[in-house]
Amino acid sequence: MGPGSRSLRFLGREDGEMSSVRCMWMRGGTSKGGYFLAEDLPADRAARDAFLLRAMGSPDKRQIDGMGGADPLTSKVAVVKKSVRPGIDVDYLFLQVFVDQPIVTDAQNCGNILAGIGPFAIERGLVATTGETTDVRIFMENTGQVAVASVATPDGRVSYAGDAHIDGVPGTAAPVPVRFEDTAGSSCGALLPTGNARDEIDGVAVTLIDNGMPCVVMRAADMGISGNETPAELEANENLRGRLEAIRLKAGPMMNLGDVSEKSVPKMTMVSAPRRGGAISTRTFIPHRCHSSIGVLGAVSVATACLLPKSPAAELAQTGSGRERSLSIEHPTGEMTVVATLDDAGAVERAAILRTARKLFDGAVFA
Ligand code: NQM
Repeated sequence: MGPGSRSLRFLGREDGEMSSVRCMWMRGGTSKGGYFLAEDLPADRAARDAFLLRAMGSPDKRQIDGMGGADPLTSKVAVVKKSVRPGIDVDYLFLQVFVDQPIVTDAQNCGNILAGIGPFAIERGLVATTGETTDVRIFMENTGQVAVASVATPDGRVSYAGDAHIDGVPGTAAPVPVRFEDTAGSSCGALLPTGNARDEIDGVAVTLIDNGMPCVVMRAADMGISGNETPAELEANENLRGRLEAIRLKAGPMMNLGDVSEKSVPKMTMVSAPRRGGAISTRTFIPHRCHSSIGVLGAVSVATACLLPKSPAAELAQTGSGRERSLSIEHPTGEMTVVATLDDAGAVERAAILRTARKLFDGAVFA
């Protein structure tokens, strides 16, 4: 069956045959993964997850028998369907396939994979183009919130080529600006689930925050690092990793996330003063590997923490002034700019970021 076929069957493993499902592999922002139409995947959740684990080659730290890239950032899945919600084009469910554990979780969202949803939805005929650019309104099922992505569609087709550069990705591509509204409390029920901008866990001052992604924000210096280390250096620091995980396991219930021992949230961001003229410098564990850059909604949450006067991040941050703030979040491979719009009370009411995406492969994945 060719890549354009709509009738690839899901076959259970028990019949001894290999099963295959239509799939597009895409880079979304600084992440990469398999994009599926919901109707092409098994409806039964256990069967779906078993298929995705096989397709990615998990659990195995090299993912040698699958498509995953041996990194949480390249072991991701998007499940997309046409939306029946008023004013919404498509529904997007994000699934994180763990690399070295047999876990597929929908307990987090992903703003990088989100960048590929508009192009994918247009390519699959779920959304009609509207001119030079096409706005795609996306309901993010993981958190029940909406994002709007603008996709370059000259000549009525998705264009991936362009002049936009994002740090962490070589070269340039067509810009995919993404706008978020009302992301506060996406998974934790409130922007500040403890009601405080500052708490203390294991003697470390933290901000437990969720403006699209549950994050624990703390000072790098309080964790015994400068905040300028490479991800490899930080991953080799056993003592740091142990302390981060101890804080994370305590933060989970405080953030209304329950037992997070088998969840990929909250993310753990250590901040220090900006070094390259940005708003803040970051090193983020997601939560067990150190991110080579920073997640999109993670950056929105960290930027929001920088704007809370009592947060340990605020003491180090350069946040400028005015209603619209451009906060450059420095990370190990560059920066990500979060444009935050504040309301009368100084709270972030909207955020926008620039991403790019690229179609890499269209066909069928076998498991
Ligand atoms: O925070 C990695 C990524 C992400 C998540 C992670 C993301 C986001 O870079 O919106 O994009 O934190 O697991 O893809």
